Amino acid sequence: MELTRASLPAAKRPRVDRPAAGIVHLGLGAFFRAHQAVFTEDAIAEGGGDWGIVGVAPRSRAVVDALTAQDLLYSVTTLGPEGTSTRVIGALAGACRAAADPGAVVALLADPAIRVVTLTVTEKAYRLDPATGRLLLDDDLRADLETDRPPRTVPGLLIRGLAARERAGAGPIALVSCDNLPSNGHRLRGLVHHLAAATATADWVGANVTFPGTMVDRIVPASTPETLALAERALGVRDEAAVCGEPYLQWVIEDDFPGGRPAWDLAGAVMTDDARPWERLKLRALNGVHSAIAYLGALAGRETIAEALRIPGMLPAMRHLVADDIAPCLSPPPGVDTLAYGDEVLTRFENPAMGHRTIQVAMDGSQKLPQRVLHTIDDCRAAGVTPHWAALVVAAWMRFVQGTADDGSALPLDDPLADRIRARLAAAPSTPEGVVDAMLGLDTVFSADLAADAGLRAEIVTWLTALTKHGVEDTLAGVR
Ligand code: CS2
Repeated sequence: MELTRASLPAAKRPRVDRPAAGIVHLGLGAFFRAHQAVFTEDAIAEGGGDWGIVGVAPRSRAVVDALTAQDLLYSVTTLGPEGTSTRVIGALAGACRAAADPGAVVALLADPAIRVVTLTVTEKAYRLDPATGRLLLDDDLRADLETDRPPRTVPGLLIRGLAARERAGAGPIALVSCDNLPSNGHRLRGLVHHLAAATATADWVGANVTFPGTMVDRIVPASTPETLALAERALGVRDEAAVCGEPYLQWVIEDDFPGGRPAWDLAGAVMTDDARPWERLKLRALNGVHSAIAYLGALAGRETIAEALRIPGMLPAMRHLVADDIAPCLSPPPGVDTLAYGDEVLTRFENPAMGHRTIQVAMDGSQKLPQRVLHTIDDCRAAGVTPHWAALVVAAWMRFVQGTADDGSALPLDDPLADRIRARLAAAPSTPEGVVDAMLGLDTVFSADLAADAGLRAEIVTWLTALTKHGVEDTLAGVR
């Protein structure tokens, strides 16, 4: 039997049921379902308010169909080291697909009931140059702005929605990026202001739209048949939209909501006036380390992050990365110690119940590397320190993108720059020096300054030579 309001056992009823809509969320992926939706459900339960979420999937049909068939209910299973627990979430007030009906999404953004828009659309959807953070105006986005075809890009959708909101007199609104970008609020503001500048909506946007920055955190692996089986065992009914996540959850939010907000603070979120120290800490000491383990682990044939951490030398190498390269150049938020944070992160990564695939974390490296690893390298260089361990991560990525694991098996390259990466590699000598130069020439990933640093280049070449000749296991074997 399928999960519906009628089939759900009474003991599993969600904390809120059919809330009226107040939020539109773009990006209906597993992360949103296990993070913002959970916080929002608890905030409504604790503090009330019409803050139900209309979830908009940019493209995916499957999740919208599943949620629609299930009365907008789905479950989250928490995978603790000591067992699992499953709860049903009822915070959704709607679900739709932008690709199928962009006009409906524009109308939602112009609805006075909607006062907050949250986004988890992944790094690449912002169309920002990862190295500089500047907007990349491609043909798709230009067509969204200059023609009246239904918008296909996220920025295009937002600009159309805001123009419609101004026309409708629907009042102020907060656009909240929940993606792992540095200064995500500032970046989204820059993007929207830049695009609105060419339109009649610019003044209205300036006066009525805020862009609170956030730091979001919960490890949420992609759902698998096992996730669905766990949910079915707990609920007694089938949930095709089930997700799972680790016990840890954190949300730090800049409190700048002109149309009001849910009582997220009552649900455990930290409200602040500057989320950037939190973001920076998390991007470098969590996501940067995650990416490092993902590339090294995938090359060594490890399926999951937890398995990769058991490669001899991996844990000490990751501790060095945090202690030697990340911590010295980072000002953590008040009361937080970067080394203790890094240790807690490694313990979270060790959770064997997660089954988080190295290949999943490895995807989109060209979009992730700058804020996760290269900004650490920039800060080390500015402080006159050689970023030995961060250079290992860059080398591991450069070996990973060549597409062959240490045992000779093929590795997938799932990255918006895949074609450019492959073309550059094909045109370069296949020596470590040749590969490093070809990759450092990717100017949307590596700044000209960083690429011209001879000491850093030498460090990356040394690591890449070791990884290529000896493989990950032998390279890490001696690390203490
Ligand atoms: C991961 C993140 O896939 C990835 O790139 O590093 O999704 C990570 O699990 C989350 O940011 C944790 O909050």
